[in-house]
Amino acid sequence: MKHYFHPMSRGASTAWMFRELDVEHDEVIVDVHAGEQNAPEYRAINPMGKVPTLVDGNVIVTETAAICAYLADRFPERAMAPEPGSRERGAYYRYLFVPGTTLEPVFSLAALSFEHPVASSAGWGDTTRALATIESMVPAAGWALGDRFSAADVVFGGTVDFCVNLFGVETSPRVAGYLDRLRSRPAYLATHSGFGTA
Ligand SMILES: N[C@@H](CCC(=O)N[C@@H](CS)C(=O)NCC(=O)O)C(=O)O
Repeated sequence: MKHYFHPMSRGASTAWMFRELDVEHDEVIVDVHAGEQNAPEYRAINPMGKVPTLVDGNVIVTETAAICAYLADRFPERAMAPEPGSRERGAYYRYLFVPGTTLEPVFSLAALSFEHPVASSAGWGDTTRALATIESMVPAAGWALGDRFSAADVVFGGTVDFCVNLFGVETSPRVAGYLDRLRSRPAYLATHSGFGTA
């Protein structure tokens, strides 16, 4: 299993997922600052020219959330995802899908002072709605799905953390408390040494 990533990128979340799982894999650093993501060999694996990418035999998985979901299912003994077919899977999917479909677009645009002019047409609404969504999804204590830490925390928590650090999203006390809990995890600390803790 090969993990293509850069430690100072969204690939920090997939590196974190690997640490939480503690499974053997090869790491390939793609120097996105030097443009290695544009090399034809890398574009052949990931035409988006983005990190992270996971190659598992002849299976290629791109997108942070997809990689984390795949890994959680690939190593069920690590209990990083609720049982397939269980009702808990509903909340789990929500935590996996909201980050990429909603939080990433709204806050990456907001960081550049853009807002979609018609919130009802934008799949991600607007910053007010996105912040309210975060507030409602962040657990008051423990983890996204309750007592057990899961891939939902890596994807959702990792995205909130990224948006706070990189896009300057403001945190409420509830969000700050969740981020503190995430940032105290040994696997987070081992994979986020270069990130600020804004
Ligand atoms: N939607 C992708 C986004 C990945 C992404 O934006 N990666 C950035 C680094 S944080 C990248 O590879 N940028 C290089 C480029 O686009 O040239 C995911 O969640 O994995």
